[in-house]
Amino acid sequence: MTPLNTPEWRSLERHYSDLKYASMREEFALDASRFEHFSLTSGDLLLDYSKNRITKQTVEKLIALAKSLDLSGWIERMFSGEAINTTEGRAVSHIALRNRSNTPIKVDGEDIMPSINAVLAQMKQFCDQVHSGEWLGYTGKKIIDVVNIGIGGSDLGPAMICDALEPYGVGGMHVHFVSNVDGTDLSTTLENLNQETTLFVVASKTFTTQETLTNAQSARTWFLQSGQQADVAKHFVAVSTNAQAVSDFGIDTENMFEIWDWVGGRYSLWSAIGLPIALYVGMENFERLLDGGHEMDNHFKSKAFEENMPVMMGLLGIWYVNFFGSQTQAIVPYDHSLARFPSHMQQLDMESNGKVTNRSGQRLSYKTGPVIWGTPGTNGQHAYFQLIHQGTQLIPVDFVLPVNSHYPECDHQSILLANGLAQSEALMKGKSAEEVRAELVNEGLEGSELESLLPHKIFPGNRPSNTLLFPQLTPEMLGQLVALYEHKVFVQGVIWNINSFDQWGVELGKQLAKAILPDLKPDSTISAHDSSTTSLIKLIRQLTKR
Ligand code: G6Q
Repeated sequence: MTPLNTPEWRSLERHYSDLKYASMREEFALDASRFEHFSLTSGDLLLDYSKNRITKQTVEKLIALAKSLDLSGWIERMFSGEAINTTEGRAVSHIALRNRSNTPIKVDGEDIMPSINAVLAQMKQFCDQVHSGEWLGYTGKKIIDVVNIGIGGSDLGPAMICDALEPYGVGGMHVHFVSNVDGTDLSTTLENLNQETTLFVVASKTFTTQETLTNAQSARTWFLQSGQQADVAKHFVAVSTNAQAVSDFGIDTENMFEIWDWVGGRYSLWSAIGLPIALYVGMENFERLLDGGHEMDNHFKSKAFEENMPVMMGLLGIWYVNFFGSQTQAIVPYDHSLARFPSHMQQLDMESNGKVTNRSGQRLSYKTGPVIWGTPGTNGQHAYFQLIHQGTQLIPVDFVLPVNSHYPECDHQSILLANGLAQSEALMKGKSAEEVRAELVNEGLEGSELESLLPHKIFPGNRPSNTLLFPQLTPEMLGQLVALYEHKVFVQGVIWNINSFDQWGVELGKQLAKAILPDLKPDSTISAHDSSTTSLIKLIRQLTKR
């Protein structure tokens, strides 16, 4: 159903007209318990959404919208294994991968939990063998370097988790991620590695992805500079749905970890695509990550919308995109180990909700997924925060703040936290002309000098943010956080009436790249392109060093 035609949407439009100039700063001054009204918890995770351009009425109206669009029904359909990814005819069951309660989840009439548990057991056995030294390289040395070769969903999630859980790393194990078909990525990764002690995990759901297969072939060539063909089995394992292609590539299917069609790439870090995580931090910590994801699933499934974190975050996003006209959303973790978190969220959100067609195939007349971006604080403060504070766009920010660091260096953590809190306070409060004037007078400025500087130092404020606060970035907490954003994206997809689980938008470029590749060969006949592409192909052919 088109959300625009609901009375709830129209009511939100009227509400927006009444509220668009309301000041958060005044709302805070009027209501001492604004934080209590607008914060939620799930276990140790707190969401403070009080610094948003909302009143209690806004929340009620957004929830009424979600109810009118049957959000509960969609949650139920996802959790029960229904094929809600209609354009690919698939269920959307990443929640089953972390279903620690082990209750049956049926896809096409069959309980998928036994196969999930079997792969988890296979992963555990393999990780134990590698860590204990039962699984050795071809010269009898222990494996110490794991290189994951994958791209997109088969790279970003596991790479982000491995960075974030570095303090939990198994002693002596190193993990590397190669994704880009640019030879620089593989070459610089392999530069300091030794064939005898390196294990490659070739991760590809389809096992047809050009970048991954090219990198895997080159990795095998590198391995064979030292090892023999018969040694490949000890150094290459695969994660895929496609046993035939794995075997055709030359990896023994005994060394293959299965994944399934019902898990989308960007939702797959919870499956055997997470094998590099388990190899790096141990299976026990991987399972703690799954526990965290499961905890958030239970929260999402069972909490009333008023108390439901993913629902609230999703609805706030709708409020800004569709009513305030925000085009982007920043995610800023105040934790250096979460440096790759925004990139994973970028794929999760933009590939899921970057859609212009509704579930029935009609072109949409309203905005959907925003541009997601961000880098860790405090670095961002010295770069792009200028625009968030004083630019002409409204950019909602999510601040992600762990209270304790795994690296408690003197005062670093309190400085980091003070900065995170200061940013959200500054965005909300801003600085008025009167405040700037008083400050400048205090600094001894007056007359035309003061008047000319004054407008530049005004901060409009009233800029929204959420704060996610938690005691420490443990595997469970990370699992909760990732699952929170996955469900937030789902909530928004339901409101926008789009299928968040396909990604046809990545296909066209892939097809055209295949057509252009032979055109780059010298002396080949260039196929038909536009004049720009043809001229660029000719220039590349001229400039290519042979
Ligand atoms: C994610 C996308 C996409 C996918 C990659 C890799 O949801 O589908 O990013 O993960 O294209 O695909 P393979 O795992 O099949 O190589």
